[in-house]
Amino acid sequence: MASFLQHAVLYLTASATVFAAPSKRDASVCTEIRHRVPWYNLTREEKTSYIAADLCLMNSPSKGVNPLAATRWDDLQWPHVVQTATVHGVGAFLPFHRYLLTVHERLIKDECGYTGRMPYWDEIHDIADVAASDLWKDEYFGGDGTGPDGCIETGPFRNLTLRWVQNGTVEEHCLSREFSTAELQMTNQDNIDQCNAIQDYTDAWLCWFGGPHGSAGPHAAGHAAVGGVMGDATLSPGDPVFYLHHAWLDKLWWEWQQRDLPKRYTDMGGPNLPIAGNSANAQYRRVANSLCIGSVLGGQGPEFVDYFGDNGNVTTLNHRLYVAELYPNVTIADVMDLHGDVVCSEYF
Ligand SMILES: *[C@@H]1O[C@H](CO)[C@@H](O)[C@H](O)[C@H]1NC(C)=O
Ligand SMILES: *[C@@H]1O[C@H](CO)[C@@H](O)[C@H](O)[C@H]1NC(C)=O
Ligand SMILES: *[C@@H]1O[C@H](CO)[C@@H](O)[C@H](O)[C@H]1NC(C)=O
Ligand SMILES: *[C@@H]1O[C@H](CO)[C@@H](O)[C@H](O)[C@H]1NC(C)=O
Ligand SMILES: *[C@@H]1O[C@H](CO)[C@@H](O)[C@H](O)[C@H]1NC(C)=O
Ligand SMILES: [Cu+2]
Repeated sequence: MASFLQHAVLYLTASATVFAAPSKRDASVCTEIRHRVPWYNLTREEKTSYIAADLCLMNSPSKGVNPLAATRWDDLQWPHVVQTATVHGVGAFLPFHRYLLTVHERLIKDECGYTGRMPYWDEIHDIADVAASDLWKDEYFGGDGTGPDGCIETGPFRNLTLRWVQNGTVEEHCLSREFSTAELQMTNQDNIDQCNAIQDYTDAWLCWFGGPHGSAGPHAAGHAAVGGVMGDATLSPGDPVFYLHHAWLDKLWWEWQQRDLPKRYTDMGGPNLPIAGNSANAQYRRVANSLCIGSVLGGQGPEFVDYFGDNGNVTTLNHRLYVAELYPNVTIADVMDLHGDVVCSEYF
């Protein structure tokens, strides 16, 4: 207990230092809550400028940590690619993706001038027919994949060149999709209610993630329903709709948190290393082991146990969320309150 407290004090000191000297890239103080609304609730102007802002990242040169990246979009995808093994199948799954959403939001605002509200994909609204969603209109995200490679051929992203492949090297490819309304059923209200009924985060996170094998849950739903790049655990942030799907999932987690506050501002747990025996994680493990690009890689060995600062195998509030230096590391504690300084948002 004493050593835990010491650790907590150190963490508070370090975190206070970060926020005492804010730079343009740092989280500032939350003075005005930003709104996140369903995609179809954005104004037409917000929709087109949101798409334009993502295109701006795709057309801006890389300034990230990996010299193989060509664009800002590659930079943004990289922290997910390189940490696939340690941000899925673990307790940090939801907090990491919560921070990644915020990083995307800051990039389009800081570097591409987006000033509108942030959208999420209201997946229940589209559950009867994925393809009918307003998202896929020609002027927005473009439609389903076609041809042998499933490349999309409509919309502003039809010429998007994606670069990362699963082993962390570069091989140029298109944005592919393969719509499936059947897969979207995993986000149905019964499944959401089931997750909401679970009392402790240690049990609940897995419900949203989608069962011990990464299937049959609200998280798997959006990924599998869009398919193609979105269906790939490592590469999914290559599809710009990834951020709308994960905002939906993040909204579900926040709604669960709000059912028991303040307790759920601090309710954290789950394994720190991907669940043993999880077939999806066996795949992540191979990816991690095949990548040899320095210490950021999430592996399985004992050397990774304390890589995120948890001081053990269980995910704690001290766990560092790393986004390849696009923005500073924060801890899980920093993102637990959606209204806190880092995220500073609310879902409507
Ligand atoms: C979004 O649009 C729906 C349907 O037009 C409307 O009922 C709802 O109040 C809107 N929500 C927000 C947050 O604007
Ligand atoms: C995509 O590429 C085609 C063929 O090179 C070109 O005609 C079209 O203008 C491009 N569209 C966009 C949105 O970049
Ligand atoms: C990485 O994966 C690509 C695509 O599967 C493959 O062509 C390439 O040889 C792999 N590179 C390494 C270093 O494993
Ligand atoms: C923690 O994980 C390491 C590496 O997988 C393992 O060797 C060790 O037994 C685990 N410790 C506990 C307490 O579960
Ligand atoms: C951020 O966290 C990662 C992973 O723990 C670590 O490797 C990196 O050095 C940290 N970056 C900074 C600037 O502290
Ligand atoms: Cu992910």
